[in-house]
Amino acid sequence: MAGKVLVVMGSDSDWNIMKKAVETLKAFGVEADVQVASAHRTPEKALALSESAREKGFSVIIAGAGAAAHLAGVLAAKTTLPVIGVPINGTALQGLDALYATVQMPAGVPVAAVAIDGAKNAALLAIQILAVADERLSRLLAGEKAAMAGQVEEKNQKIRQLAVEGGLLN
Ligand code: RP5
Repeated sequence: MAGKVLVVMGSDSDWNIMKKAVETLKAFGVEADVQVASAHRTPEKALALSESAREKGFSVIIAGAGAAAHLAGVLAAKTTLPVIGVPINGTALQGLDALYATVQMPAGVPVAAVAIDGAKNAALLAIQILAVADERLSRLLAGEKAAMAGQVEEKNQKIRQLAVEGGLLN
């Protein structure tokens, strides 16, 4: 089994988005644990999770949070594992608040921020990190990319056909 991924979110209200990360990890056969811990409401728990993550066998941490989203950065403060932040769209600012808070880390404490609500990409990035030293995951990822390329080519054929039928293309 490849390395494990720790998925942390600031609140249960983040689950609807963050479950996509867990689903993607499961689809690739990557073991994950899920925790709710808030940088603001339960900072001690958040710090304890990141401080103990490596000794518990985790290789990557994914952190999803909305609003003034400090969770990923706080976790990154206490671990040398790679931390991937998912800014969640949960306020009147539609995730821009969380994006800025997640991506604008000061030098010395990196967080790899994905798109707003980009939980699937967070999982894929975590899998790509694990795949550096895991041939099985590397093969699976290559298969996914080939499947995606096939889907794009199908769309290309469909649009070209529609354009021909509409008299827009010879
Ligand atoms: C953040 O505040 C959480 O990550 C969540 O996105 C947001 C709102 O939390 P709840 O009020 O729904 O618990 O810390």
